[in-house]
Amino acid sequence: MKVLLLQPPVQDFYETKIRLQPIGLAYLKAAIRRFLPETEVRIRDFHHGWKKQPVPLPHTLSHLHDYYPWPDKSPFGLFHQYYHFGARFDRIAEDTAKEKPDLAGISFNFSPYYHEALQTARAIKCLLNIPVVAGGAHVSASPASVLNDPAVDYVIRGEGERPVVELIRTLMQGGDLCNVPNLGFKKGGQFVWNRMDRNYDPDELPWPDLSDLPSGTYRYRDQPLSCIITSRGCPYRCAFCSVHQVFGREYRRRENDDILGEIKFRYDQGYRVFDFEDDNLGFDLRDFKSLCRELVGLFPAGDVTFLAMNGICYQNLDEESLALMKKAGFSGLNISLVSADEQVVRDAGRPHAMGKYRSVVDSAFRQGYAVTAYQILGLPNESLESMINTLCINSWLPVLIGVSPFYLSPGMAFSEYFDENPECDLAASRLTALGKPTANFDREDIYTLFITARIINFLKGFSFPEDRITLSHLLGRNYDRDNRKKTGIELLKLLLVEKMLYAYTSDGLKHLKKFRTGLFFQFWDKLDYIQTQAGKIITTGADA
Ligand code: B12
Repeated sequence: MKVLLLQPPVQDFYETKIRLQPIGLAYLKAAIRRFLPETEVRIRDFHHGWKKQPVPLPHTLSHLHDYYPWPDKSPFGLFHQYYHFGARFDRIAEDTAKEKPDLAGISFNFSPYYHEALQTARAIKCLLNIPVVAGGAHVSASPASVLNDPAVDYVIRGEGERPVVELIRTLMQGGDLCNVPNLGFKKGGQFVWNRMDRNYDPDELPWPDLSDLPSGTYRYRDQPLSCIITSRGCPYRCAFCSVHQVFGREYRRRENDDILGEIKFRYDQGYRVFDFEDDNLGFDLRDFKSLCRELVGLFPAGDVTFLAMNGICYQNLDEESLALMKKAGFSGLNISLVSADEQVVRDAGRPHAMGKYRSVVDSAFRQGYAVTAYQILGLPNESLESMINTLCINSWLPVLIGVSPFYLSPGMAFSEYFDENPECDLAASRLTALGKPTANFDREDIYTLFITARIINFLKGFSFPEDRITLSHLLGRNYDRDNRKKTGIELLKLLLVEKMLYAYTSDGLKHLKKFRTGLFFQFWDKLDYIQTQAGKIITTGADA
């Protein structure tokens, strides 16, 4: 039997190029090869490495036209053109037909892009009469919506390794599909949902098989990057996260020896950047610290970079773990504050303490980390005032601000806030959709604060010899040799003086009508000063 596993294309205003290695499919391939060695498996990535194509904005997102009206080249600019990132559907079908598989497995990892994954399935079904199995985060959260499509024969909910092995075994040996754990399938026009069962234990799982994904394909700052996953499952109950639909809440961590073995093996294969993609890296702090201790000095100095781009919960960190991570080769730190409002975060089910957050930022800054701190804009239980307050707090700290407009994915506990559609609006479950309006705020507010964070980050990126300067001083300097800075300063001056925000286009300046200047000044008047990532102060208050 030959199995083809596919990563489908996505359509959006932007894509995140790094972190696209389809590690989930590589885990599936490794498991199939270990437990069913007679099966041939191939992975095809139809997302990464293809030229992007402009496509029209779908009808379901047409309201976004007014927010992204111009091709804005300003440093504060958001989005404009909608794209297809990946191979065209007819090309996917042709390439798949050439592989002559007996089964196609498609990753449905993102609810907002479920349509692209479905189109992939449909295109394959047009050319080939083979069964299609779907899995991934979207399938796990909304399995019936995927199985409902005639192009999909099977869905696998949750972690896929054991179920996919059992499915293939059953298809090869003619057993009873009802015995395949986590499987959903169709029988006599009805959906059958099998019981959910445990996956292989973390140490039983073979390392991801990257043999179809050459080490040069996925890169970070031009170095080959590989994802590493040390654990599965997250015990937290954050109402804005749906990852427990795939991995559950039981924290299962691999042994350090196994993790180190994988990292050394990847190093020998040529990888130099290791991105830990765990959902709760460091939850088991003792084991995480010993892992870092083992990593110190394992490779020649400066040869390897460690990242944790999915972020680390600041609650897990302390002075010692930060120092060990630094020694091991981490230089950036992504942490998430979510909101500075204790009540908002507590209601969202996330562990939180402002004192701890401040001490982790302080310690990371002193140890020389480049810190990015994330905030969610538009949590359904949050007020505008509280969002402004969080934005101020991170403006005052030596961190870059990462903002993520809230999107509602199926399976999130926050669904209960929205009664009009229990399954939620799938196409809009993406950052670029600019949140879901509530009684407390609307989309213009989220848009305005999103751009405001970009303005603050623009200022945080300035370097100057003084420890402290006024904004007017900074704006008065000559930036003729740096176009980006020059443009940003021109636009910021216009905003502060004319109280209008403009897009910077090849046709000149265009007024951005959706930007709420009143809201911006509500924030700006409270701001008083900004601390750059390097710890310098820019005063913005009345005398600045
Ligand atoms: C890395 C990552 C990314 C990468 C892309 C990864 C990729 N390969 O394409 C980047 C950073 C680009 C990304 C972007 C987004 N992401 Co993301 N991402 C992740 C993250 C952190 C890890 C994914 C991963 O590698 N997991 C580890 C592997 C082992 O798991 P897996 O891929 O899920 O695969 C397992 C199962 O799902 C299943 N399975 C998967 N595929 C298949 C296929 C078959 C046939 C079968 C049988 C089984 C199966 O078996 C696998 C092994 O057990 C997950 C969270 C998570 N822990 O999964 C979020 C996650 C997938 N992302 C999510 C979202 C929403 C997004 C965004 C759409 C958000 C946004 N900004 O709008 C963006 C899109 C941005 C853009 N326009 O580029 C959500 C998806 C929820 C949902 N229902 O939509 C998740 C679950 C995060 C969350 N906490 O809710 N993401």
